[in-house]
Amino acid sequence: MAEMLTLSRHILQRARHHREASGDFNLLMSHIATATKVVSRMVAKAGLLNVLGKTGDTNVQGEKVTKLDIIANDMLQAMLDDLPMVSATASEEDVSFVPTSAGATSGRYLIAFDPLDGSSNIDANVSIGTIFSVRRRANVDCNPTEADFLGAGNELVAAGYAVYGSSTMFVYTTGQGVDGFTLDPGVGEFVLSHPNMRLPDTCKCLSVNHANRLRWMGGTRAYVDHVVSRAEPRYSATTGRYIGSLVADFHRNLIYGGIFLYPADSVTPGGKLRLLFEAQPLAMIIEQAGGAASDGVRRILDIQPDGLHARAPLIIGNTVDVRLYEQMVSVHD
Ligand code: AHM
Ligand code: MG
Repeated sequence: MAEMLTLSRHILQRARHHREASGDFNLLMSHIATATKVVSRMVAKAGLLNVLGKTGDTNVQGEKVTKLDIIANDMLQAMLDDLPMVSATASEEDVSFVPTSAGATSGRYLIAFDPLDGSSNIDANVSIGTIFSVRRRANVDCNPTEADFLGAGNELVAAGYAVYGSSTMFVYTTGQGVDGFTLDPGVGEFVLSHPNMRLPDTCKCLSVNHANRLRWMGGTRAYVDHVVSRAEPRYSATTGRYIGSLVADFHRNLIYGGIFLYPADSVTPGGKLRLLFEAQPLAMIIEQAGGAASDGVRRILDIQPDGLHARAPLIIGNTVDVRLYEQMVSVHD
């Protein structure tokens, strides 16, 4: 029987070759993974637990909050709250960061997360997920501040996501490539199923909300027209694929090859997606898988957020296509 490499064992093995090689870091990653398993169970049973639908509230992003958003948010925060190595968490659902009970002053790590990305799709049973990133605090033995979270993405120690699809997967990087794990529901463990994930060379999927076309700027129109007109032979098999759930769109493109765009447009000139909670972690993962991420001009990982909820245009996927997009922007916008 083939060896079963669980996520916990994998984290331990990777940690031996990593400068974060401490039991602290391993425990922290295990807690995040456990929280995603609990969220996965909640998502799978959502229709039976009367937790579908909206709460009636609007979050800091101005979006309708779903009940599962809150349940997932509370779960992640609770799982991280008693870890002494975690100083604070920041969530897409909360206005401010939250210091932990156990490690606020002494903890070395800060965790940012989007507890339930794609949550507007929940009621239709579409794949959704959790996105997270881990960074180190510059100073310890003091209270955490918002500024501690506002580093560029190139300072991240780890990033990952769980996608709650036909199976639940956990994908993560600590800067040594990307590995994917599938939840074995019988055993309750994430098991290595996609070692060393690499983005295929071909841009198979073009993922953009075409209903926004009239809002797009010239560069985005020029790029999308270039692809759909099959201007180059490498686009002969490219197909449009857009779920409207970033983590699911990203995961599919990582498997098949492709580009995802949520560009600047006339309604959201600063972009819609969030740097800290969505763009930075996914940018770290795509670069580790051989791809690229840009806001149309700058590398996502070089952008310094100016607030917890800062947004950015996000163009992410095959490097050759991200570069072509940037070129179109430089000519047309
Ligand atoms: P959220 O569900 O965490 O609020 O994230 C926003 C979502 C992304 O998952 C997705 O890529 C995007 O919004 C879809 O936006 P639109 O419906 O405008 O295409
Ligand atoms: Mg999101």
